[in-house]
Amino acid sequence: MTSHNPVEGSVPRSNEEIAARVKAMEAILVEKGLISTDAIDYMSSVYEKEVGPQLGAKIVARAWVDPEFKQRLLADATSACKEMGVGGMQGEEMIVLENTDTVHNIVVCTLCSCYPWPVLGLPPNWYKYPAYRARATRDPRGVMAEFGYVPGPDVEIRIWDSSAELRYWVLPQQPAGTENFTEEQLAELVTRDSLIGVSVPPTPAGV
Ligand SMILES: [Co+2]
Repeated sequence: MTSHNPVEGSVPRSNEEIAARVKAMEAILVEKGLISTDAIDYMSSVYEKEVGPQLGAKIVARAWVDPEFKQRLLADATSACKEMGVGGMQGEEMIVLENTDTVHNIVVCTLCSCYPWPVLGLPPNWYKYPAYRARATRDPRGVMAEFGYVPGPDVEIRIWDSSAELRYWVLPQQPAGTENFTEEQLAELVTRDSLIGVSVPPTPAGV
């Protein structure tokens, strides 16, 4: 159920309008026997409670402590995620982009809101707004500054446009001073925004 819809005038403007459209679509799908209300309730609950950026964070932490896993993740993200039991709808083809001292990656879907659901859950509202979709490509440094991140002037910013066929996400750099952290502690540092690339994981206090 991707929503490639370039017709601006038909984009819902309010949460109420979106909710009404979802309800109407749900009613049609159930009426046509394409999906049961149980299946819809199940999907909503899975994405609310179980699938979210904590899964992406776990994968990043594993990559930070296990260089061989990291190589597999960068070579074939979809199958490396499967090793950790993560995968599925809207994540059939994923590419992970590695941030380094000299390159910072940021992900957008300029057309709509394609996003790697199995590792990040459902996209935040701002990711879907035309303002982000336009500005991420035109003024990525301005966008990042609003998220509290200012890369050095020499850092090359690379912008990646996700699509229904190919969804990108970011492997952030491990914060300095966390070399002795456990994998679990490291996972707690990884934020959703750092996996999209609009910011980086915070350096924990006292390290
Ligand atoms: Co899209």
